Amino acid sequence: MSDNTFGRLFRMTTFGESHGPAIGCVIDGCPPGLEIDVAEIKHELGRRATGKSRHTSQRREKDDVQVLSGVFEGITTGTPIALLIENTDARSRDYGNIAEIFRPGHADFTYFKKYGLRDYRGGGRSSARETTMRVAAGAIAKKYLREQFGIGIHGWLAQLGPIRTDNTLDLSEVDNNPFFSPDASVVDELEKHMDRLRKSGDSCGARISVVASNVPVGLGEPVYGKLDADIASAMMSINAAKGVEIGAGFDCVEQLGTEHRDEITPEGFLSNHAGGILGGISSGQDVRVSVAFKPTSSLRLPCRSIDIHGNPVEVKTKGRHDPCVGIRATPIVEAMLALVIMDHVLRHRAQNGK
Ligand code: EPS
Repeated sequence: MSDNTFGRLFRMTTFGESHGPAIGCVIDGCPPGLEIDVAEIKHELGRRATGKSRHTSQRREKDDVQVLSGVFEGITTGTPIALLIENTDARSRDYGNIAEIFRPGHADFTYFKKYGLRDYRGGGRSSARETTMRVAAGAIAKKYLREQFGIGIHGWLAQLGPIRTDNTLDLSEVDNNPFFSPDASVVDELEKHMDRLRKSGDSCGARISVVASNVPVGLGEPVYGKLDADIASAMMSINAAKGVEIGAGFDCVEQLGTEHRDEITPEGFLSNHAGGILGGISSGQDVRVSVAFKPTSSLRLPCRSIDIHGNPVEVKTKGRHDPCVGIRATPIVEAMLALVIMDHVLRHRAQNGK
């Protein structure tokens, strides 16, 4: 399987499977001289981790990240940074019954058809467990961007199933509840919705929004390295992502040109429907992105499928699954945006200098 590397100059290569011994990554191209705070990486990993509330998977992984190389006396040396997390709570027996069966909505069918075999334990390589590494590498990128440019990257849950959670946008609330909701007043409703859903055995989707502020003007490369194109590609590479919007996104279909264009005055732009990107290049406004996540496919409710020989079967999924994968997606979406901006900062510097 090729293409496990993300980025051009800030390159993250991940490896590992959900139920293998470990999951890890190598980051190549990180500038030297950056102080690495392992506690900060662990903090970001903790935000994404399973088992923090009854509304997520109950698999208990410590996500105790080890920094194996590229850091000397707490500072990056410019050499490859290798990160490793051991898998300590995989329960592979839950997956014995799907060894020869395709779970609908999963990568099971396509992996098998493409490679002729698959690691069915915990979804193998297609598992969201891989996103630990995106978050760990993203923590390093976030730190560099903050220290060098004052860039802040903040995400939140904008919608869970039918419930809008972004009517009030209080970013100080996001880490105070298990949903990353910026509106504290809807948390009770979210709890009830998820409790009902979990009891019924079903799942729901979610939308995550993220904003990067203080992004300098000029990041992004015409025409095949547009900043928005790279962001969309990064977001769509997250497990269960099904849609990405930049700025006004799909609302632009109903907008008039007079409404959508962001007028410019000597004091600055008068609106931000473009989401901070014009012609694929950052405009200096906030970069605004939204990502739609599908409902979790692993359900204990029976459904129809086929086995690897094409025979009809009934599937009931075991395992400790998230009833809404979007609940844990906020730190992952933040990390992917940080990785794209980090890569483009280095690409801009490579061509244009400082
Ligand atoms: C996942 C299925 C579950 C989740 C896992 C992602 O795996 P298991 O059935 O082995 O518990 O727990 O999430 C994580 C372990 C994690 O760290 O995110 C899947 O199919 O994507």
